[in-house]
Amino acid sequence: MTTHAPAPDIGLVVAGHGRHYIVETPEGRRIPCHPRGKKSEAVVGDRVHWRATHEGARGAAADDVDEGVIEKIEPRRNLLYRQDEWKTKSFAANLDQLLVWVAVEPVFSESQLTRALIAAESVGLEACVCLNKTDLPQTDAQRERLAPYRAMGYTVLEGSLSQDIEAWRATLAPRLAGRASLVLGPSGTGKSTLVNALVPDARAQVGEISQALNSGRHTTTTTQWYWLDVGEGFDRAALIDSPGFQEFGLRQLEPAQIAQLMPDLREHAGGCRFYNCSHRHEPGCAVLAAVERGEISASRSRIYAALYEELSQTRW
Ligand SMILES: Nc1nc2c(ncn2[C@@H]2O[C@H](COP(=O)(O)OP(=O)(O)O)[C@@H](O)[C@H]2O)c(=O)[nH]1
Ligand SMILES: [Mg+2]
Ligand SMILES: [Zn+2]
Repeated sequence: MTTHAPAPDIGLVVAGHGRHYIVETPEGRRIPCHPRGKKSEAVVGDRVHWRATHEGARGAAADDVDEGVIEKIEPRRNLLYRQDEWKTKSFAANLDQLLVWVAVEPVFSESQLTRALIAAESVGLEACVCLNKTDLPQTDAQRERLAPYRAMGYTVLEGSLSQDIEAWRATLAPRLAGRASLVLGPSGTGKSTLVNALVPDARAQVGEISQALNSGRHTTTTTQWYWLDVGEGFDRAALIDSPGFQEFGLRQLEPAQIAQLMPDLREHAGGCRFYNCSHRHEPGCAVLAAVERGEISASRSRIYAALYEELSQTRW
């Protein structure tokens, strides 16, 4: 009998649903875990310290362990989240990149696209935009809507998963290598198709995880971490699939921060007459002048004004 409990093991949260989590060990074993306290603060991508639940299993060969407790969450490199009026919803932690995944159909909301990009900018996360379903006839029009994003410096990739999976794979390969990439986008755009194309045993993993989390559904109702490379350790290429959402609130931000998080506005914001210009109606506003000249798209300008308005409303 030892006087000290063995040190907790390190693990990676690969899925979570309510108070149920799946923690993966560096050797690749997946352990259902619960948080120690009342709160479920861990999110997918968190590195955690966990312990086997049963006394008898402590210090036992890891193979014997069938359940654990999350003791502590390691400090995060970043956390991507949205904040609506009433709740904060985390997407994932410790990411290297965001892929905003949209499609020619259903037609994407530029406001949602902008919000996702702003959220990424606000936590210093690199983002790129992916347009899927370029086999469909409305491709030119949707590509055109993304032109301003290319111009302001975002990488915009495109392809068709149904027509040429190999081309998509080749386009994405250099961006995905060795990094943890979160795929975020509306439902119906091909995210599951992408995961199934890139992750050979994705379907099996989804089944296994939904069973372990008792969610009982095979659709993407939870965020899930998939390895793209085989091997051990947590620094391999990974794809994180996330369920769709209705609203992308940015209540965590102040209205005055927004322009600095929009590259096309940021480029001009330094030239305004007033240092605290809100870029909506002030005289001598360099942003509005750029809108006039067509250097900032009318839709981006509208999205900015609406967002500024929304974030200026009194919070309760
Ligand atoms: N035309 C077309 N359909 C696609 C493409 N990629 C996926 N789909 C279809 O779009 C639908 C939604 O795909 P799914 O992967 O479930 O989207 P998710 O909701 O984002 O996970 C399915 O019927 C797919 O077969 C594509 O490149 N072109
Ligand atoms: Mg899906
Ligand atoms: Zn201004």
